Amino acid sequence: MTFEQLIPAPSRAEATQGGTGFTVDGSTTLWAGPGTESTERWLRATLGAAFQLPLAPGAETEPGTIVLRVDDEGGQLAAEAYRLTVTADRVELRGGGPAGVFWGAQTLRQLLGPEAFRRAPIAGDAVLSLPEGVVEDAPRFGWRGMMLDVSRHFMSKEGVLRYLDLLAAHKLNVFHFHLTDDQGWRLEIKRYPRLTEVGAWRSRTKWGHRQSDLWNENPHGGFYTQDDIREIVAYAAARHITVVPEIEVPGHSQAAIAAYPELGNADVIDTNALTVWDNWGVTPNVLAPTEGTLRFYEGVFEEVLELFPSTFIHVGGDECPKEQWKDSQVAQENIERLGVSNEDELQSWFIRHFDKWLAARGRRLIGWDEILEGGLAEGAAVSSWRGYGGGIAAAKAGHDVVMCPEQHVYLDHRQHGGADEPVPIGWVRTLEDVYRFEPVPDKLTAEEAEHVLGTQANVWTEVMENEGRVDYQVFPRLAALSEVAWSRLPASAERDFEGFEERMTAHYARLDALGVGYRPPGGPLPWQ
Ligand code: TNX
Repeated sequence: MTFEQLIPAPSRAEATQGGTGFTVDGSTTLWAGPGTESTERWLRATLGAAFQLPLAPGAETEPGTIVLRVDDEGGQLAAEAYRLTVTADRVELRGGGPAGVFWGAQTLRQLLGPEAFRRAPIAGDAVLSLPEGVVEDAPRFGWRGMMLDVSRHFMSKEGVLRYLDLLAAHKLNVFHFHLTDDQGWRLEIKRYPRLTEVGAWRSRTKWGHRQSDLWNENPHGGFYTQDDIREIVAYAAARHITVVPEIEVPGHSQAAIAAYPELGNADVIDTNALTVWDNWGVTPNVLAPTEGTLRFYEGVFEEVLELFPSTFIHVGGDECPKEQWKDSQVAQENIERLGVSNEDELQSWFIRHFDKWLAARGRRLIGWDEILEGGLAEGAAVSSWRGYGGGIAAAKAGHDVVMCPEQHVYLDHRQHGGADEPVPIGWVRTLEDVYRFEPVPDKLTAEEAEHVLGTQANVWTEVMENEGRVDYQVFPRLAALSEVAWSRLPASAERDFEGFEERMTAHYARLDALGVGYRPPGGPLPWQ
């Protein structure tokens, strides 16, 4: 592999003219300095598995050694930055912090060739070679993520761990875990067992674009126990990925109301008759905006905070129809009591409460851009999904923003306009649309742009009933997103998309070795 085939593209890579390469074989040793434990473990597990290399402990200065080191060079190397120097004698991977070493190891793996992405042992004695030269690299953004919706379709714990590996291979460091929605509650909450006993299961969905056996699975469901979550969070942390949990309030909550009918607007509808929703779209059945609901969710969030060390906690906040609040005497009395003037402000009251509640516990609230309506809570950060508008408004008001507009990074949208594309969603978001996405709108001043923490792809799974479908929708577009998030690309129109496509040839070989069912560049797979 050459330095030109890296994805995401590094800031700088220079090959040594006439270099013969560093040979990696059974005699290669490894020296791992303080702070590099996560990378050492990962390297041994990953390369050890494919190549059965012993990587015996070596001395720092001995030839034939791969050296891992944390050294910020007196503040010159940022925590996630790294420098990889390969000579015929030695490999030195230096990171500004432990994460930098880890991202550098992802580069090292790509340079070893596609076999380094296999899990099964490669037959015969491995003799591998790294090209000589230097890679100097640092991410553009600190928030480089993917959101996965496990409510509309559940993904097994093993599937989630596999996705964490895929994120790491693309130098992505945020896994936004959409754990609750109308169609399923996926997180065990000890004090409210019905959330998963009832809320994690639904009858077959009524609306679908294809009738595979899985689609008709009846009931559909599943959830993560708290032990599962601890495993997921630890697995992510070992890969320098933060898991940002999302618990939706006050809309997208029908599964919770089905489990605990007192959470709904019981003076408007018969909440006892509600079931976990078996349709897509936006349901009118939303949480009652009351003190009782706040107390209930404080209980939920208490357990969430114990499980997820992430500073940011996502509270949803999107698409909350207010019709039931308009009809509900309880909601109207609350509006009066609080002295707020309309239902939007009532939603803000709800979000503001959790903003303060989380801040008091050293955490920060993040929500979808609808939380701007009715006034943004003081410390809130915003996931801007309905285009750039919400993100721009929030950044101008001094709030942090994650840019994830549906026009560019909604991976549930189809990747091609062809009739045989296996997804019904009308909008087409091609690989090029993702590649040309610019997370910092030019309407922001340099100072306001500092509030753009980064970007993420959003993977809503209404139309993805299994992991194969998720793979197909996510790849190769996540590779383009990784470059948008990591690399310092030129302005949108000047981006070398053809060059990216060329580099993708090498990347497809890696994805093949990983067993990722991506959409092939020539067109859809022969779906049944
Ligand atoms: C809107 S994006 C939603 C989701 C859907 C998605 C489908 C957002 C915050 N809400 O509930 O799954 O559209 O593309």
